[in-house]
Parts: sequence; structure tokens; C-alpha cells
Amino acid sequence: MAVDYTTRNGIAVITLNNPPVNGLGFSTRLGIVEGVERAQADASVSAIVIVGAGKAFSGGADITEFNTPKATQEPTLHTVIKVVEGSTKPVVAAIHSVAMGGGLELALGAHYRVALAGAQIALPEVKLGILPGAGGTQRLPRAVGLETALNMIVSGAPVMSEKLAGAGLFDQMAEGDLLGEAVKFAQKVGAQSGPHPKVRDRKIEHPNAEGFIQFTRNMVTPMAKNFPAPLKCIDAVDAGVKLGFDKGLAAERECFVALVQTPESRALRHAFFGERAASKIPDVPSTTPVRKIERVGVIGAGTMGGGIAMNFANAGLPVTLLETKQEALDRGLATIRKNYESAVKKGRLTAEKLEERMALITPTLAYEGLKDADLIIEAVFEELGVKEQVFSKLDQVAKRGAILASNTSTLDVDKIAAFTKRPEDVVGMHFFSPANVMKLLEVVRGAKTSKDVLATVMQLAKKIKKTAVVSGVCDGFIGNRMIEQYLRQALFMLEEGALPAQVDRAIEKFGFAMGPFRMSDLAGNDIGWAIRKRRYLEKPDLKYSKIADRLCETGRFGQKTGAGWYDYKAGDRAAHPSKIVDEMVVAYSKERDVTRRKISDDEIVERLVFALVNEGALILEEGIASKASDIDMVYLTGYGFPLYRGGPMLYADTVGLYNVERAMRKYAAQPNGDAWKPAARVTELAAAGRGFNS
Ligand code: 3H9
Repeated sequence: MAVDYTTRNGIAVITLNNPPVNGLGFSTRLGIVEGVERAQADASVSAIVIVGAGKAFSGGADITEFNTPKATQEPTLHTVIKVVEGSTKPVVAAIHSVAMGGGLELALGAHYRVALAGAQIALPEVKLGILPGAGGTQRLPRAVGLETALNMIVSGAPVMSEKLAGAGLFDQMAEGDLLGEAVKFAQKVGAQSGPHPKVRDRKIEHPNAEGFIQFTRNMVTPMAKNFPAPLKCIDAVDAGVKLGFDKGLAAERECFVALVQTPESRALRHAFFGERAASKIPDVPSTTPVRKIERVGVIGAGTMGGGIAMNFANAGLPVTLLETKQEALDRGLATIRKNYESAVKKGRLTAEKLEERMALITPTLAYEGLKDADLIIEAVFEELGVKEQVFSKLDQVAKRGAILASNTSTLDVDKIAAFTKRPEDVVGMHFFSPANVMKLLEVVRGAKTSKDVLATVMQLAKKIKKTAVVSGVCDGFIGNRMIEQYLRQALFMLEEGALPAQVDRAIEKFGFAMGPFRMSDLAGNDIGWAIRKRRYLEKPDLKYSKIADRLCETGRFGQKTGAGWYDYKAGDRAAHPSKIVDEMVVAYSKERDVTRRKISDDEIVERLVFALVNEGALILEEGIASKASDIDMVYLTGYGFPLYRGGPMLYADTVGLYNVERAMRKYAAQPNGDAWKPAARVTELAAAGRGFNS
């Protein structure tokens, strides 16, 4: 049962009991209505308390029910709130820990609210691409004032209950025994004659409501570019201000129904669940014991090693940073300090915290300095021979049970593990650059990596605020293996008729943070060149346009050399289309005897994104990723894929795999078409009318 009903000293206590966060799914809603009706019918009850069991009052509507018949099955949340608000016996919401979304809306429907300090109060619906759809846009402005309410509704950000104590939301702040105090409060109001106050009857007081709403609209419009929800939130509040409660409620309903169907909302909900699902590994139960991580070692104080060390210092974990030469160590520490100083300048860190974090980092030139570390991550040169030296050394000095991690982005983790006598303790931890900023962490599971090592690293990832996704061992893991196919298409399209700026513009218009050519210039074109040289030997049948090699032969390695696919001016990162490069591209087509054609933006987007999708499907088939949402999380958090499209695999579902497969077959018939054999997973799902995420 999702709701418990008891009585206590003449008060009915309705306890929401739907773990993990008392989501207001169908059975919870039904339980509340039944509870209120039972209390109404019981002459010995004078008032009702609604309280949440476990770790929340309520996290809101059950998001898993959205777009299913259950979401609209009566009693809907509207009905529940109507029943609560219409109760002749006063209803008191007793709030602890979390009152969010529909949970807060339910509380706003009660006649009184008692809260513990430290509870997170929010209407976070906008973060899921919707708006508060059960009266939140109407009641919150009446409870806390227009300005506070609009800020909360448009940002979705939580506010601590104590901060709202004076704002008219809570009738009493409880200390300690929430239920006991709420029951006492209920006895007091239960003894008073009704009618009891309703938030809906309050006035929205503001000296210039219209002006403030317009100001908010102006602020939000540029930020909300690809997201329809924030402006709809303002529309709904506006309707309530201008037309009164009931018409405002109707406007809110209309906006909610429209938003919940949008691809943007679907994408945001997918990302919400995808993030949580990523930490669950099918054969590693949540009860798997974890190892204690109290001290971390990082080998290599370059950009990567330094960034990795910062993550742990930020989380309060001491780090020992190892380098082979004093100058390199000094340089690494100076860069870390500079990064922190820049955060201080921006007001994101205090000078005191800077010193605290620096003090957590201990430099060393000796491997012995790592002997107490519970986790050691190497971030040294990407060469198997170098890794061998590091890992055999680690095998000698690391204490028993220490986790030995490699930050490799390309090398075989199983081979690295074999350099030790404890391959079960070895795992890949692939951070993305800059490691102190990027959210993504690919956790590479070797054939022998033990389950408790995986469980420990996944838990630690949360502590350092990363989105960790598990990848099996393969060249490039999930992210880079897919991006290689995307880049191959980008190069083929240059050869066939496009220019770098056109390709970048098309995919940036689709929503990518950066197109493939600007990205390559930033990363360094020599990196891709080195990978291709390896490919030419390892996979001589794999076709590649050689246009990028031509570029590299002229020394145009990107921003770091002041020239790449684009021209750069000193001290400026802006990419300027390059006449030299454009001529080089056209000359290359001629040399290859290719008649250049106009390539549409749609084709550019399809070829780039579906190349990711096809490789993603192979990655699923091979079990390198355990679910499609993991791939999406890699692309959303590590590769600048537009959040409002939900990642490549969800985007393919949105387009429909039937259509995706048809496009692949079309491209297969073009020159350079041998890259386009649809993966079996695509064909099977398309034939079954299913998607990667259905
Ligand atoms: C809404 O209310 C619409 C209404 O306005 C109108 C309706 C008509 N539903 O984050 P955690 C699960 S929209 C279903 O790791 P934490 C979550 O998936 C809703 N499930 O814990 C996870 O499951 P699992 C507006 C939910 O302690 C588990 O709970 N509300 C919901 O770090 C633990 O989650 C929101 O947008 C839900 N509503 O943080 C609130 N919420 O264990 C979204 C959570 O199987 N939720 N789950 O992986 C949050 O912000 C956080 O989850 C919360 C707890 C702060 C509540």
C-alpha cells in the first residue's frame, strides 16, 4: 500500500509511503483521497495530517507514469488536491527533507503547512521540460509572493524551507519531532471552526506585477532558446495574475498538456533517468560492498593529471600527485593554483577554500609516496610501453586492495591490467579534458575487474560529481569509438562538396556545442592524425578521406599552431574560415576526380548523427554499453550533444528507426557508402517498430 492511515489523539495521519521519494503515482493518489474521505467520515477525528515516510515528504508526480494511462487515471493530482482543499476538516501538510513538484502542490492545497528546517522546497518541473501542472503556478505566487514564486518556477531551483519561513508558505517551523508537532498543530486548528484558509483565496500582491512579469520574460527568452517550458511557466503565472485563479489554472493545464508531449520534455526526462540508470550495472547489485577510499594518488601532473587531482581535492579527499621531475611537478601545482585562483576571481571559491584545497594536494617525486593511497590513477603518456613501466611499479608499491586505474582514452585496459599481478584491482577511469570541469567519466571494465572495484568507482564518481558510465574494453570505448565514425563522415562530406564552416554551421544549428572541425582545431588535428596512421596499419580496409592528413602535412594542427581547419588570430579563439583550407579541399576533390555537389544541411546532420547512432547500435550489440541511455549520457555530458534532443540514441528513436534505417540505406548507395551498413540492432528494432529506449 502506498499510503498508510492511522489516527493519533483525534487526528488522522495519512502517511505517504511510496519509496524512494513518495512519488504521487496512481496508488498514492488513490490512498490520499481514501484517507481524507475516511477522516471526514470519522466523528472522532477533528483534523488531518499528511506526512511522508522515509527520505521525502514527496518528490512530486511519478515521472515514470508520464505519457501512460496511469498519469491521467482518476484520481488525478488535480482531484486529490481538490479533495484535500475541499475537506471541511482542516488538512495540515507536515514537510521534511523534500517537497518538490506535485509534492509541493499537494502541500499548497492543504489548509496549513508545518515544516522542518533543511527541507528542499521546489517546483522543478521546468527541468523536465514541463511546468507545475497541479496548481503550482497559481498557488505558489499566492503563498510566497510573485517574485519569489516566479524565480522558483522558472529556475526549478530548490530553496531551503527556513528561507521561506517568513514568506507565508509555512504556518509553523517544527523543531525535532515533525509529526508530533504537526499533530499538536492539527489539534489546535481542528478545534477552531471553519472554514479553514485556502491558498487559492489569497491575493497576489505586487506593485507592478505586469512589469515584473515582462522583465522576467525578457531575462528568460534568450536563455530558454531551445526549451519551450520556461516561457510557458511565465505565461501560466501571467494568466493567473491577469485573469484570476480559475482561469489561471485552466491556462496552466493547457500548457502542461502541450509541454508533456514535446520532444524536449521527453529528452529531459530521459536524461534525468539516464543519469540515475548509468550508475546501475546489471550484474553488480547495489548491495555490493565498496572499498574505503580515503587517499588518492595521481600519476602525472600535466593538464589531465592536475585536473583529475583537483576533482578529489574539491571533494575533500587528500591527493598525492606524482611526477618524475621537479619542474614538471612545480608547473603542475602552479596550474592547479591558477585554476583555483581564477575560480576565486569569479567569486566561485573563497581564498580560504583555495588554500584548503591546495593543502590537500601533496606533491611527490617518489612512487613510495603512493603506498598509502586507496586509489591510484595514472595519467601519463598514451603508450603501452609507458603504461607497462607505471603499472609494474605500482604493483610493487601500492598497498593490498588499492584500486589501480588508468586514464587511458585508447589503450586496452586488459593489457594494462596484465602488467600487474592483480588485474582484478585494475580499472579504466577515462576523464575528459578539462578533467576538473567535464562531467563525464567513462569507467572501463576490464575482463578481470572485480565487482567491488566497479561499485567503489561508481560511488566515488558521485562524490566527485561526475556522471559515470561503464564501458567495456574496445578501441575508443563508447565515446571516442563513436566519434571516429562521425569524423569520418565529416571528412567524406568535405571531399564530396562541403566546406568546414558549412558542416560546423549545420550541426551547430542542430544544437551541438561545436562542429567537428572547430572541435578538431581545439583538440589538435595531430591527435586525429596519429589515430588515423594507426588505423591505416591496423585496418587497411577502412576507408578514410585523406583530406585531413593533407591539412596536417602543412602543419595546421589547430588553435595551438594558430591555424587548422580555420585561421586564428593571436590571443583570440574565434575560428575564421580559411581561404587556403577551402582551396585545399576543392583541389583535393579534383585530384580524387570527384565532382563536387551541394550538400544540404539536412544531409550533413543526418550523416553525422546517424553515424553515431549506427556505431552506438554496434556498441550495444557487443555489450560494450549495457543500455542505450548510457550512450546518450556519454554524448550529453562529454561531447556537447544538445540536451533538448536527449542524446543520439533517443534522437534516433524520435526520428523513428524505420526512417533512420532508410536514410542509412540511401547513404550506402552513394560514393563513400561502405560506411553505411546498418547495424543488425537498427534493422531488428526498425522491423519490430521499436526504439533503442522502448
Ligand atoms: C510533477 O510533479 C508534475 C506536477 O507538477 C503535475 C502533475 C499533473 N518520480 O535523485 P535520486 C527516483 S513532475 C519518479 O537518486 P536523491 C529516482 O529515479 C515531478 N521517480 O535521490 C531514483 O530512482 P532509482 C517533479 C522519482 O536523494 C530515486 O527516486 N519532481 C522521482 O539524490 C532516488 O532519486 C521532480 O522533478 C519522481 N518524481 O534526490 C523531482 N523523483 O533509485 C525530481 C525521484 O530507481 N527528483 N525519483 O534510481 C529529484 O530532484 C531528486 O530525485 C530528489 C531526491 C531531490 C527528489
